[in-house]
Amino acid sequence: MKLYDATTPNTLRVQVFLAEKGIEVPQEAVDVMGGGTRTPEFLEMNSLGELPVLQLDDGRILTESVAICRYFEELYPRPRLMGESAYEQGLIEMWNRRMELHIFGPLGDAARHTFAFFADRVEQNPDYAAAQMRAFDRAWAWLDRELADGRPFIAGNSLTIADITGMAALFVCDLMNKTLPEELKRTKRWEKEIRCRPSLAKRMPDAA
Ligand SMILES: N[C@@H](CCC(=O)N[C@@H](CS)C(=O)NCC(=O)O)C(=O)O
Repeated sequence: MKLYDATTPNTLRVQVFLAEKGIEVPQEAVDVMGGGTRTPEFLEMNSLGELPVLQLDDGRILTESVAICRYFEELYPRPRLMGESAYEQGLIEMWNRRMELHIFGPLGDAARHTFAFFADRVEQNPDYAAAQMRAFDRAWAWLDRELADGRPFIAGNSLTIADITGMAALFVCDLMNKTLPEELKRTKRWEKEIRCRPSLAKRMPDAA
């Protein structure tokens, strides 16, 4: 088995997931900035030219960070990061989708529509980027209201993949020098605790 990796928000999700479970997987670094995701060999593995990619020993491939996490959740069930009971699994999936669609997604879009790296990958639209940043601000305020019941993690009392998707959003915040407003007290408390986790701290952009 081999995990193709780089220091990016979506690869971070898989790396943190593995670290939280205490799993070690052989890895191969891909030079994203140098075009490593656009070579014929890479595109053969993932026609979208994106990381992460997991290659099994028999050559089969899995892409998409959440799909790779699901694979490892089934192989290494403890600790559960995607839920135990049917309800828990549904709830965590719900929160992970919410974090992806409303928090991580708009921020990622803002980055794609402004960073020079993406200029030949998407048709960049600065107005759209600005609108996505405003949507992102509204979404964090919404999340802050959601956390009013005092739960320590996004989907309940323990860390789940929904928090890990939130970590990926924090990673992009750091790349964009974006900080969360102080008045979002519950979200700031979540952020403070989540940033201290050993699975995340050494993988953030300024951790070198
Ligand atoms: N939906 C995919 C998104 C993957 C993705 O966007 N990967 C980016 C890094 S965060 C990438 O590898 N980009 C390489 C490129 O654009 O060449 C997932 O969850 O894995």
